[in-house]
Amino acid sequence: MSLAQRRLVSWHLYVAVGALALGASMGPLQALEHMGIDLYRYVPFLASYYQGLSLHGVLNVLVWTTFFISGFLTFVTSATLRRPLYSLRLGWLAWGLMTVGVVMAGWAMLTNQATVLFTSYPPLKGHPAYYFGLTLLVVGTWLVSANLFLTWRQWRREHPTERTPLGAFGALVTFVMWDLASVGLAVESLLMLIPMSLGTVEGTDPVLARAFFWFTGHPIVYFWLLPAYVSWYSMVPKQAGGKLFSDPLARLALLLFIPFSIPVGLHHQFTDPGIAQGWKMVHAALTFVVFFPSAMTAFTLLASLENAGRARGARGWFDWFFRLPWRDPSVAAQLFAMILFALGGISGIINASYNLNLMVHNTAWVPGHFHLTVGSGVTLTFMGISYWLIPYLTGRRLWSPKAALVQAWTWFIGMLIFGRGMHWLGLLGAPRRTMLGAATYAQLRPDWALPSVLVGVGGVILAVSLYLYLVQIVATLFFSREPAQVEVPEAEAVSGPEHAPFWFERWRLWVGAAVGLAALGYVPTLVDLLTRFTPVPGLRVW
Ligand code: HEM
Ligand SMILES: [Cu+2]
Repeated sequence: MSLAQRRLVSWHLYVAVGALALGASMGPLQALEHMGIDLYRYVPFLASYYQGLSLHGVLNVLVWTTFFISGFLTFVTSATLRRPLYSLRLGWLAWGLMTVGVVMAGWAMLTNQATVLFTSYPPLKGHPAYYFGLTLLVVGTWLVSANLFLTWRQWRREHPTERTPLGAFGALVTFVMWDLASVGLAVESLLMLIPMSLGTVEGTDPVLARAFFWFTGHPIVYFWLLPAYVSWYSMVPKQAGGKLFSDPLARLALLLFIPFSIPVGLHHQFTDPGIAQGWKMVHAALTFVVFFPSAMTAFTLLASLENAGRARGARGWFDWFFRLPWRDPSVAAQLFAMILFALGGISGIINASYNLNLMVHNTAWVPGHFHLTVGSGVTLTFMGISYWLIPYLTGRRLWSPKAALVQAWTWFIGMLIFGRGMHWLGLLGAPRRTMLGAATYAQLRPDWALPSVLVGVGGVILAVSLYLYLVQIVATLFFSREPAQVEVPEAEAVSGPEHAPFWFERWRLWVGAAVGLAALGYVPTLVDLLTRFTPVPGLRVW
């Protein structure tokens, strides 16, 4: 890959890691606060727990992910199609817009003018720069996807009969899904939040805004997750010394996320008034359909890893698991990510169940769940990817593979303890998004004490892991002098791409199915909410 293109990809990763550095640093503070240790008074730039929580949510879950994904999928597309990006200039334009957006939103949050938490629910009203900034971030991702689609189209013209390589295929699926899904957020931002924050309208409708938010807010989890799947399917089997079990099965699982990920967002609004119960039930049922591609993924990955373990000499039934290259930090991080993700998937089934959701809704259980999924399944995978990708891009060896291995282990152990604590606290009814240490009613709940200690202890172990990661990246960039010899891992498959039917690449079919299902799932509810539009004035409560 050309130097110019490597630089573009690298700069995506630098912004990503920068955002994680600031955003995730808030996490241990929150965890310790829940345990009764308040360190906020020592952080001069934070006016409140909630300002820190807004920074934590936005920078981790919106900025770290978006920049890492944009850089990684740009890399994957160009590397697996074996051709340069359609336009470097367009690539930098996208990066520039996204970065300007992050600076604007970041400024508003750091000056305590947008303490609205990452969901940005009205009637909470932040500074216009915050909403403009996040909108630019989304527009930037559309330009990134345009660049990848155009790159692929050039490739397709020259290779009319070949199957798209799996890596590039996964990148395209991710962005097709995301471009459709992000429309909800764009509409909410442009028609509701920005006018509210500028004061050009008297107010906005909170329930309608939430419906648009979750139209994007559920599928966004697959925008985070599919790039991790791209690595698990098309790279990890090779890194582990084996082959992908089935390329067509992997493709089908990826594709099913296009139609099935969008019409399920109302499952985040089970307790919202003003939305008909029947539609909540429809979305709950559709949510369980997403279980199928997830089960296919679990099956394919286990089969591929078993294949790798056997290629490394395993004989017994479970021997293969221990024969995997656990000493390779990139592999270990991603295997741990898969295990934590599977646990998070289990608590997700509870969230999706209409009646069980009522028990855990808005409790600490929910952040417990998504720290196992996006906070580990995705984040730890991205960390594992960066252990080979950053040496590849910069030509510098990893500063300390041993420290990287310790990093993967500590994230795994820390998250197990933290996740246990959070789920447990949630079951006991402790609310999320609450400064628990300052809540007087918490003293009436001695049963919250032990799980809170688990949260705090897990949070401290996670802090160690986070800083090991950050030190590794900085030290690799500045102190590692030895040149790196890195190959891009590209797994072969036992059953190869030639077995995949060609209609897998009829994009119109998949987009049509997604638009149709999304319309069925949403139009009645949106029409209903629009006809009962009730504006509420924006508020600043912090
Ligand atoms: C260093 C490790 C981390 C620790 C100790 C940590 C801790 C926490 C805690 C205790 C909360 C709950 C706060 C509350 O409900 O009041 C929280 C919320 C959250 N965390 Fe983390 N976290 C960490 C890393 C991450 C990562 C890597 C991500 C995502 C990539 C993430 C995303 C979130 C989000 C989206 C919220 C919800 C914010 C909200 O409710 O507005 N965290 N975190
Ligand atoms: Cu969801």
